[in-house]
Amino acid sequence: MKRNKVDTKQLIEVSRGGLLERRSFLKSGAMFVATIAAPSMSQAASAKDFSALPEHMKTPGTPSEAYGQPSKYEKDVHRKGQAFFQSGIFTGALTPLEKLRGIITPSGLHFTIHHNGIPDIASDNHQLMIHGMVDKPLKWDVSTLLNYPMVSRIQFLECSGNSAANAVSDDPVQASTTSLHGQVSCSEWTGVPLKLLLDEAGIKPKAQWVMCEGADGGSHVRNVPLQKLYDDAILAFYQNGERIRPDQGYPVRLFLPGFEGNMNVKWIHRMEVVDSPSQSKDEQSLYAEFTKEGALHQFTFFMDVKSVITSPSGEQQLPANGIYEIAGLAWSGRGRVKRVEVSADAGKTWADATLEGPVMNKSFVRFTIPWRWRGNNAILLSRATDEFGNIQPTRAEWKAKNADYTFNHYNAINAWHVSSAGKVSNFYV
Ligand SMILES: Nc1nc2c(c(=O)[nH]1)N[C@H]1C(S)=C(S)[C@@H](COP(=O)(O)O)O[C@H]1N2
Ligand SMILES: [Mo]
Repeated sequence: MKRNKVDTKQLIEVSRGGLLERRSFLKSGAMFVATIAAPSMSQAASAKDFSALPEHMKTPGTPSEAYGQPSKYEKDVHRKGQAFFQSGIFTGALTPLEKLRGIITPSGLHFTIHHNGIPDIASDNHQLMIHGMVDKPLKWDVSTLLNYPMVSRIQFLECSGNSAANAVSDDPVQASTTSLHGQVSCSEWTGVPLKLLLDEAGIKPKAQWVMCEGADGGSHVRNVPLQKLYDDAILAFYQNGERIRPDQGYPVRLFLPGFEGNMNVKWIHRMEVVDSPSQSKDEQSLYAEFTKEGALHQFTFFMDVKSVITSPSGEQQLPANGIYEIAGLAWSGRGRVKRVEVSADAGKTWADATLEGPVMNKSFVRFTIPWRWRGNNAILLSRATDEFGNIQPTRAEWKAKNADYTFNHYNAINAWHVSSAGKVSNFYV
């Protein structure tokens, strides 16, 4: 198999390390090195290739199933079971980010964290109560809430412990993107704005917080500022068009756009309106972070601006020198991603990646940039900036602010090392 020649004159290098400008690249009609894991170069086609009909064109195919499944040839696209530093009764599954494209995570591949397993709850048996500092305590059946007005938004959800291995391990753990960064996913979430229910119950003037409790064995509890519930929180009943899955909190979960995963209480059944947070066990033990000076930060809600290159990425193998499309995901819990820069020389020089629109609020954004790999050692970085000018810190900057053992809210610039043999591995710059 021979590869077409690339007209290098038309490829404008925007930076050292082989990053290319997309516009000139597309015009040149140059060929990419195909799939990273399994090289298969394009070939010249001839009419003859189509003369022998394959078996599947000679016999009738099968009918559709009641609920469709991915192709049986895609069996290696699945979640992985265990995150680093996950222990005890916690269970979970990691999204295979590097095996997906676009920005939507298929529901069956959404990451999960359960502090006490998945409860078996029928929609018809589930109720939600709002009580405490309200004029009128109320209880709704799910079937009633399903008739309320709903909104839909495409937004990410990230566990505050995502990427923890890079935060605490002195040597970069050698693993895939799934294992290192797979506790973030993005779905279309549809549900009832909390504001409607709070107004119906009537909030007392001195109320500030709402204690939200799940109906799972661990009675997961987080206190949420009342203001967030008024701003953009929803009770989510649907995910990617269908009812949310048991993994995600069926029949109903709290969805707080941009806030750390654990506050998005699944299987929610009780909301107590209060004037100060109840200091639940999880709030104090798990979801507070120590600074370098030993100060404890509680109620660190926002998942800050972050990005990761998913292709090429950890444990992948580049088949040959040539032109690749670097692709990745960026997100910010504070708003829209404004810019993603990519470096192929460990941060000496940077070039702007293309953001695939529409760029949505507190959502995944897909970024891409063409890159010519010359077969040398290379270090690939991505650095995202959000609409408020927040920019991803370096690992050193992040570590300088946090205690050595703090692992939550790690959003530092991620680095992939590409060896001269084309092997991609986790790296610190
Ligand atoms: N009731 C309940 N809600 C919960 C949890 C839980 O264990 N029980 N886990 C939390 C954590 S730590 C995270 S990161 C998110 C994960 O949501 P997902 O499993 O839908 O991805 O749910 C949060 N909500
Ligand atoms: Mo989490």
